Amino acid sequence: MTTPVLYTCARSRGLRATWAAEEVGVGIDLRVLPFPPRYLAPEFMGINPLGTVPMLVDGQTQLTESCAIAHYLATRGGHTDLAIAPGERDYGEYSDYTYHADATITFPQTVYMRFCLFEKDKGLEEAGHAYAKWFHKRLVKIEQRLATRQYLCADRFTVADICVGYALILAQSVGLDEGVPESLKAYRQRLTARPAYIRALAREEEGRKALETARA
Ligand SMILES: N[C@@H](CCC(=O)N[C@@H](CS)C(=O)NCC(=O)O)C(=O)O
Repeated sequence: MTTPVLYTCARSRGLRATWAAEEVGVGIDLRVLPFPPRYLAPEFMGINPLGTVPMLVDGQTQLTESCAIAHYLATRGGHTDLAIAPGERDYGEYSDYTYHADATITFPQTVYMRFCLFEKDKGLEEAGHAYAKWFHKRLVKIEQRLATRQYLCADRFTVADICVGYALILAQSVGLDEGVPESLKAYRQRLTARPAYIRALAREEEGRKALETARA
């Protein structure tokens, strides 16, 4: 088997992939790029014309969706408990929450980040704040789901928790935590205490520091 190459930026959505790799012990060649790569690593556009991270290259296979990459890494060598297999309880919900994480939860976060943090000069802060409110309202589904559970599916930690958990981690780092319910903050705390998460974060940080040193 080839060693998959993961192009990412530290603490970006690529953390879902780095984290999944650490959980299942899949060796990856982690290539940390400066953010945003579109401007600071223009050669990356030749590999991924979208210019987005993460991107996973595994032989001829190329993926550019963080949640798909996390699921792929959990299953590429055969089934692991980090995924839920067809026929298992909560298989449908597993798929649903894994997609929900980026399409429904992270999407409004990124609009908020764009207009309220990165491109304030555009004068669209009001729109950014409206998306922040939308993000908080959209947490209702995971809040209700976790009212009676420790993890989203099948009573165990899975890729669905990695994908949704990353959105909650991002909320904390970009100033969206005020509207996050206490129960979800406690869930996030459980997830981020996992040794594989701590290792993933450290690997990305190491890559970011090496990059800074090389660019200094
Ligand atoms: N839906 C994709 C979104 C990828 C994405 O937009 N990534 C951001 C970083 S978190 C990015 O690369 N932004 C830089 C850009 O678009 O130039 C995923 O989940 O991986």
